[in-house]
Amino acid sequence: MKIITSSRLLSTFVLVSLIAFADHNQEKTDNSASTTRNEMTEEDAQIFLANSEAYLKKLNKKVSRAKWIHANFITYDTSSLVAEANAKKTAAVVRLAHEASRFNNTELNENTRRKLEKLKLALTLPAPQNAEQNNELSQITTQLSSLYGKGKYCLNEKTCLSLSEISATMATSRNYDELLELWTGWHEVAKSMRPLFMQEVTLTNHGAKELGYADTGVMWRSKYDMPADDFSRELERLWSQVQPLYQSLHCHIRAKLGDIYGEDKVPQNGSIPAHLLGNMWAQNWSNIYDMVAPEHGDPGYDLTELLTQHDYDELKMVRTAENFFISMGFAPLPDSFYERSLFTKPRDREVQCHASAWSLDSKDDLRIKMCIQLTGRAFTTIHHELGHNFYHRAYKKQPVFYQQSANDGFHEAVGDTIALSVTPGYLQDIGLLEDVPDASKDIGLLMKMALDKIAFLPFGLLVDQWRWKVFSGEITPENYNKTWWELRKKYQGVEAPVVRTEEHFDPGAKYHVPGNTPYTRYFLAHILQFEFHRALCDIAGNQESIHRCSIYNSKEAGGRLNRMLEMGSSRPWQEALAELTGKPEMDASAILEYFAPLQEYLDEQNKGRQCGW
Ligand code: X8Z
Ligand code: ZN
Repeated sequence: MKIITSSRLLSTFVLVSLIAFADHNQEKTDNSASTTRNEMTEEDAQIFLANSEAYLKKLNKKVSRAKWIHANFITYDTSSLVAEANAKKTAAVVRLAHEASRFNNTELNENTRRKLEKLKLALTLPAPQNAEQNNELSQITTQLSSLYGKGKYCLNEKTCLSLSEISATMATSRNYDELLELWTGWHEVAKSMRPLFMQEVTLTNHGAKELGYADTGVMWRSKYDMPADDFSRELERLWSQVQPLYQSLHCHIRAKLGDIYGEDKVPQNGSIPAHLLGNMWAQNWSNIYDMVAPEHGDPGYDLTELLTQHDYDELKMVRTAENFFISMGFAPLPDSFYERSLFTKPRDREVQCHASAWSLDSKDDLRIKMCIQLTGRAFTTIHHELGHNFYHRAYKKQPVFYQQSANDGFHEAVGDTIALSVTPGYLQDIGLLEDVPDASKDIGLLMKMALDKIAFLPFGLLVDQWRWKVFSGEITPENYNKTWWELRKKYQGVEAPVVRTEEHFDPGAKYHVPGNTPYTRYFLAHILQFEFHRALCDIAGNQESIHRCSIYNSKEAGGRLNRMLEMGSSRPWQEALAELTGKPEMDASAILEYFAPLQEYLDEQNKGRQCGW
């Protein structure tokens, strides 16, 4: 590793640390800086950052490779290797984060200060400085992720179902008992995660405290260019904007489910049983669209059927999604994307099927990993994943500290924004649909979209409401499951279909809990994508209502989007947002405008019904 030094005497501690880094993972023993913190200068900080950057780049590449191999091939050995690599990287980043704090009292320029802050906040699960505890944490995180990836529900000794198989049946079955069995079966997978998760929380909180945060939840909330408490208030504000629409949707869907399953099974004054909404977590409901399709408003086509009729396979779905980005002026993905990605579930090995997008070298080695099913929903998810990859590529020239989205909601919103443009008009343009349904069918299209986007909002919010309280200690292990279901009821108005106890660990049945992915990002993304869509439609010169707008082929929209993506996290997200939308605040007015005709329809349908739970 090349270490940059200045002609000016470089403080001892910076040099000591960097030499230790160069020597990989060596325990830091010398904390005695000959220079006190007040003597640190801007120049010292810049040298520290330059050396950290070189080191991090190298380390990131190695760890990403190990993680990729593990996620594509889950075995005892790959788990050990990834745990080891991850422990090394975490130890190094923790050490750098502590070193960065040495500049807390130094007068620095804004950019240097921002890079140091990004470095301090870089980890999702900060580890304690103690090497043994760091190793333990890394082993636990790997174990949890493997447990989820390998998870299966076994009906008997011979027949076991993966989550993909269970999900496919839950999407189409309308049999209450069959759905119940699948729901219960999958939730068994999470039971063994409970003690691991408990220990993970203890260890990472320890790491967060060492870094000066009250707990890991506070650290997560500190990543939004505003004080952590202000961010919580922002979420409440956004939720209060969209909650009435969610409640209207809930009321209508509950009534329809009551008609089909009987009001004894779906009581009309309470929560909806969580297994009846076409999805394991009741987070997207579009799979039950056929049960609730508006009588005269159905658009008369189904994207899954169109894809099948036109012989789309996994590769063609990806190529088509990529073409959308290309039509907006983005350069095609490199050949290596197609050579190295995983599109189909292998039959002979365990993989982490939950879709993800990767940038392995922070340059051009972009990939997705997804067990694609030939459905309209998967087509949307492919756009979601490619959105991550196009973001990765757009910010690759930024310093490593800024190779992130403006805030994490932005990363999740880009591909979804593009998918909002997969309108009937677009499907006609690419030859999948013959006739575009007239405006009288918009209610059906909006209903289907709302079953995904509006239904998702409370789930998007509650996962971290639970986790933050776990990190802060307000929720203790004796109450993990009880409080989980209280929040599911409070926000979503859904309830467990069978008795749950603390022997169960239902949060663990959702990828992002054992996978340690913060979840508020998806709530934000669901608000932001409509803001992005509205702004890009204006830029593209759209004259129609925003739910009919497609930005396909608009180079102007592509150019403007790219300007925001290129910024990475170099500036506060408020500036990035204003770059595209003209306004620096997140705001739900766009999503409400998009669904305004549906809100009217729901109000009409819900007349005389008693809504709420
Ligand atoms: O996890 C994802 C993506 C990968 S970042 C497939 N999503 C959340 C989920 O599946 O729960 C996308 C929307 C919400
Ligand atoms: Zn994503």
